[in-house]
Amino acid sequence: SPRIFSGIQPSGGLTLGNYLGALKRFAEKQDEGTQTIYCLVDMHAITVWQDPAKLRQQTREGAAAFIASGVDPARSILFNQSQVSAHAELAWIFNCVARLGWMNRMTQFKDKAGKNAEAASLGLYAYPALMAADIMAYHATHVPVGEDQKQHLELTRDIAIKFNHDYGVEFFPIVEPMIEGAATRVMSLRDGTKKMSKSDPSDQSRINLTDDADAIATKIRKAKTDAEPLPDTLDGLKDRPEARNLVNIYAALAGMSAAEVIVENAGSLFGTFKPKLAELAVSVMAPITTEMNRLMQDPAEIDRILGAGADRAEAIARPILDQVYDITGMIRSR
Ligand code: AQP
Repeated sequence: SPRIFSGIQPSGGLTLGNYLGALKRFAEKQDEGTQTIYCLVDMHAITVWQDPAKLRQQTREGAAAFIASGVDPARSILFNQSQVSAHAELAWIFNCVARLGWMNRMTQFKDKAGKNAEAASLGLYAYPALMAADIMAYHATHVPVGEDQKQHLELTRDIAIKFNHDYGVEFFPIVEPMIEGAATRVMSLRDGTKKMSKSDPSDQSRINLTDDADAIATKIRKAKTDAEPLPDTLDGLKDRPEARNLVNIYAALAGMSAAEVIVENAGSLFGTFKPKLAELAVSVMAPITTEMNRLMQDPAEIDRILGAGADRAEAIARPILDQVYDITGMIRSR
């Protein structure tokens, strides 16, 4: 039966990109009735340096963002990765299945490691094998993610296929990525060719889930655009990445298709469209920010929710891990 798994790194404050590309869809998948398992992947976060106090804070804030976005910890399993050791255990096995040549093709490693790849952590390099373990520890079949994670999910499939083949078993399912909707790739507000990212040095490049109405409106007003009015067909956005981004954001926030947004706003100048977008963004985001702030007042309760989620996650992952040890020939005698 279908089972959905996905995660978000608590490596900074979450952005509108994380909300539209991930959180909002996580809640929708839960509401459609599929079993949903969602994780704050703190072990992924430390593949680049994280200040311990900030990591703790960001993990709680991330959990609050999940819940404020509609992920209900009673219906979905919500926890932080490091509380379920099956992730790390299976990641080691997958490190021994994945090939160096496969890892060398990963564009996210190249992007994040930058010019000085020699100084990157070994964990950053192995990141996709841990991600495969996150998913496979639950035999998840479907993974809702943004466009940027497509390559990692292909690697997850390759690892599952190779494991099954090498050990002569049909054990791991072959996952289906779910990259859907109008906002699979929300771009930076300063550069329409770069993804909106929580680690971008410019705060103006992104809308944070903690931004207030004024900050949201200012960032949208100052967003980079061209001087042309909006076209009357989607085709007209082809070479206008910044304009296309704002249209896609509008569509995702309004629950419309980009084509519908174009029909409704054909010929509009940004002087008109931006305030309209800002108003929509504030009306959607403000209740989420308010709810996050409310939840953050009780960190002990958030920790309790994460612990209870981890118990439920462990109950699914442990029997799967036991089978993995058996398949791979590891003695389990205590
Ligand atoms: N700009 C985006 N548009 C659509 N989806 C996005 N996601 C991230 N950015 C966008 C989706 O959010 C989920 C969680 O991402 P992540 O936190 O695990 O890591 P990331 O993809 O590397 O996101 P960031 O914001 O760029 O973080 P940093 O800067 O720390 O690397 C994923 O499903 C992702 O697709």
